[in-house]
Amino acid sequence: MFVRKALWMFMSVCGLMALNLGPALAEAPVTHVVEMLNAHPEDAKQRQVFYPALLRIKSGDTVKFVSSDRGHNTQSIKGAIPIGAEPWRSPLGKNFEITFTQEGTYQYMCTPHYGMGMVGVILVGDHTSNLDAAKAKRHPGKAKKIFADLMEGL
Ligand SMILES: [Cu+2]
Repeated sequence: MFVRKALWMFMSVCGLMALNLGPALAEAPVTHVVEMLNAHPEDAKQRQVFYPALLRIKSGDTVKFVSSDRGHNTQSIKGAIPIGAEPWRSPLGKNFEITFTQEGTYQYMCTPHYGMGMVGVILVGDHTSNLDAAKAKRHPGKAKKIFADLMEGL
């Protein structure tokens, strides 16, 4: 009898722990890495890239831009991030972290290599609030095609 009761209590405690851990694991913020590179790791013909160039994250997550090759930075593109979201511009050749707390679509560039197509997209949570505005944004040079490819099907 005692053993059965003890077993029951043990299982109840396990159940409570699982209940507590479940949501914590599901909602724990994550740090994602985006490398700033002179060439794509799987296709060296693609020069000056963010890798990965398209990222889906949750609100509260952090993106760490890593300056693997020097001479790059990350800058949000005006009119192509959600209204009210904080714009950013990092110094050249430095790692940079940003935590996203507002859902939406964020287009960004490397300031010196925008026209060469060094651009990326971060989708935070339900990214649809400003998706149309981001799609309608005009971009110079190669950035136009890179963005069109990245956002195809969104
Ligand atoms: Cu660059």
